[in-house]
Amino acid sequence: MGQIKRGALIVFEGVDKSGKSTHCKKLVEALENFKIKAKFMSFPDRSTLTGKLIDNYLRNKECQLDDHAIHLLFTANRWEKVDQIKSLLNDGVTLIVDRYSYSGIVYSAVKKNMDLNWCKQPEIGLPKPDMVFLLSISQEEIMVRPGFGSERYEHREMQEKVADMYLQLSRECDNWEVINTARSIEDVQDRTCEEMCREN
Ligand code: NYM
Ligand code: MG
Repeated sequence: MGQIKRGALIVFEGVDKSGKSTHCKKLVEALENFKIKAKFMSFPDRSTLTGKLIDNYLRNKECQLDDHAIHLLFTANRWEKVDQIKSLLNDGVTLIVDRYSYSGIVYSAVKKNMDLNWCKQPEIGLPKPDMVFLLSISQEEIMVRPGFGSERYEHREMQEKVADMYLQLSRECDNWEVINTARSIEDVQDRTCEEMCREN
């Protein structure tokens, strides 16, 4: 019996309203057209136990929670899915994931009194992505997108810091590709597919 080739773990990162989920879903479709088994996943998964707490924290800006505590909840939300992630990858399914550990690290580390190195620690041991696409977009553009501002963190000051820290991380890692979303969606699509097919 032939061995099943492990699926790839592909992550999309970027500021709020940068178009990550749209790109992820289009990539899943494109891969399926190439007969590659693919599945969309996103974090935070608001349907789980920790996800419900996270959802409340994000939507209710009055909710008081220590920054370390919410950081650990976001990480726990990924650890809740680790068995599922591993078993899908082992079954040969490529996972296209909308936000992962880097969102966790970046959105916490830009806060006052939060240490970048501390923020990275609870992510250690989660499956490592094969490829990370960072969507780059102007602040002006995200701020006029429908719904911007409705949740905690969705304001210019935070989003600018987040964008800067993402770029900093992208320079530290060799499996990141920065994609400028000023290009057309089809263009971005072709670029991501090209990269994926090179991987396979
Ligand atoms: N977020 C997301 C974090 O602060 N830490 C994390 O680990 C993750 C996965 O949640 N502003 C933040 C980024 C977003 C918010 O994400 C909700 P989305 O993709 O808008 O549902
Ligand atoms: Mg959002």
